[in-house]
Amino acid sequence: METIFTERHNLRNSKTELFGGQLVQPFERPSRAEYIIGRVREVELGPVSEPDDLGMKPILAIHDKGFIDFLQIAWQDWQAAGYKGEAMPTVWPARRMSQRIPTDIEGRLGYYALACETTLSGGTWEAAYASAQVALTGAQRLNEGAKAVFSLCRPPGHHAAIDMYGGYCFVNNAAVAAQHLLDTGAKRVAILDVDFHHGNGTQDIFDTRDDVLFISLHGDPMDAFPHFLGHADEKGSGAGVGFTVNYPMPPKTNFPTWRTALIKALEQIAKYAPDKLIISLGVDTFENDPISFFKLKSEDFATYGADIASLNLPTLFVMEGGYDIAEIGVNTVNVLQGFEKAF
Ligand code: SP5
Ligand code: ZN
Repeated sequence: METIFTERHNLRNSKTELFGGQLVQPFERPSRAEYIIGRVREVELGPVSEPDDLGMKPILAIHDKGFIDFLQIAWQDWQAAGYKGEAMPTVWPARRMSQRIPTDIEGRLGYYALACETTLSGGTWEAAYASAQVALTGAQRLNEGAKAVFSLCRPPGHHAAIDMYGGYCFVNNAAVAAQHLLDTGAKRVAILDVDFHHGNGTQDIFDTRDDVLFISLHGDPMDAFPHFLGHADEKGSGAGVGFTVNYPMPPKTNFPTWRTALIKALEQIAKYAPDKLIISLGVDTFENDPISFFKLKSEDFATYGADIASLNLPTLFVMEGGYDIAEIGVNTVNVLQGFEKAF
């Protein structure tokens, strides 16, 4: 399996995350990608290629122009305001307040942020742009006939909505790739999100649509980030009713229980008969993940990789979360190797 990767992910190297009332070193840090690419090379998964540059158009096919303009200028505006730390919002357009976009940078941060653990720092936009190109290049490879591709995206994307960033995500890489596939011939695309966290951004983007089936397995939002989306009764709206499926699961969920949900999801995908499949691949379901509460073991990742292969669909793996950094390479590549051995 080919891996698409760029060192430009290092441009996202924020120093602070708001966690437990303290500013800590971010869980989402550059070494994550280095461990993953290290494991890809160690097991000789396949060639590692640089992304092509498909430009801004496919990003703007998903995201609001004002939001993308904001991501490009926010760090500069924050510095110009004279602040010492990294950029984070302190105020939101909460219930019953105006949704008008403020002029001041603090107001704009609150308008465009869905969470404040994720700071904006120098290089964040450049890394997020490169990460989207990694996903897009993977999509192109499927169009060229590849059976499966690994887009080693960093920063991740599935929490980024049409006009909101947060949860370590800025541009929704999987959504951008899905739209690109639709714009280049696919009639239907399925996105299966196996990251521990609900893919609220992806769900929001495709909520009203029937040309993308979105299925997510995740920690119950009553107990886990992003807390305000991902309940079992969210099924899409308008033309999209039935094309969003959520499997929230409680603390301490083990692999047999998780796999039962996965098998149901795979049956639903098979019935939908998409032209292409995208996996939002987060390995924060791992038992030792520092911010999550599922109990998957390293060998389980290979097992479910093989389960996914049984769909026999052209498949793009897009990297999302996973924060047990010492094991992130093994767990991620286990999915890819499990898939490849079974395909
Ligand atoms: C892409 C991705 O995996 N993003 C996850 C963002 C989660 N950020 C908020 C983390 C809050 C963690 N609270 C953990 C409580 C542990 N007891
Ligand atoms: Zn996650």
